[in-house]
Amino acid sequence: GGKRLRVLVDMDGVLADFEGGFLKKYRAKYPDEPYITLEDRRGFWVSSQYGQLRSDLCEKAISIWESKDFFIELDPLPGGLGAVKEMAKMENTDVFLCTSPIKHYHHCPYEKYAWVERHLGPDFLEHVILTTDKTVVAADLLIDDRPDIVGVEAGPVWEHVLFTACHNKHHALSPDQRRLLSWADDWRAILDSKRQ
Ligand code: DGP
Repeated sequence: GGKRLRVLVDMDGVLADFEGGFLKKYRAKYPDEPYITLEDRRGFWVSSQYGQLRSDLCEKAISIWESKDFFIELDPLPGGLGAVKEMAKMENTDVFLCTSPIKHYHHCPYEKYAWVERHLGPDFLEHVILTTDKTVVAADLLIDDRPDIVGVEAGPVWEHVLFTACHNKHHALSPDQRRLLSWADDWRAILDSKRQ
């Protein structure tokens, strides 16, 4: 038995279907406005791509995830909850959910905790890390769908494994970067590769 492995798992786009939830609610609220299919999504920021489509759609997009019940009603992505539960039960393994809340704080932080309690149980609340800067959190692995994870720490200690999402499918990885294609992909092998 060597040292313990510490894994950070992102929520939106990795455990919770932010993109699907967004598109469904955007189309329901703005049925006559143009939208971007998940197939055509490019870039991490949804509001930027909607703003490029038509400038006023930027704030219409933002209004969706700033609304009450947006985050709590996100569907779990396939296999994510099972993977995280299994990971948490593995020997010498510590799992944390590491997520950045939106700046409009009226609903999002509360609903992220409520989502974790609903889908993973109250004991998992102790595994939640809300942070706007993931580079200051120390771990062996960070599983996250955002390609550019930067912050005040220029040399974060974790290895970022890019979790494939509609917006990053075409993103070119740097030579040493790894992807997790979905939770059906071999996440256990990625964890094992980091064990001593
Ligand atoms: P994280 O996935 O932990 O890096 O958190 C990023 C959050 O930002 C997540 O809730 C998704 C959300 N998000 C996606 N697109 C946009 C956007 O265009 N503007 C803002 N403010 N937030 C966005």
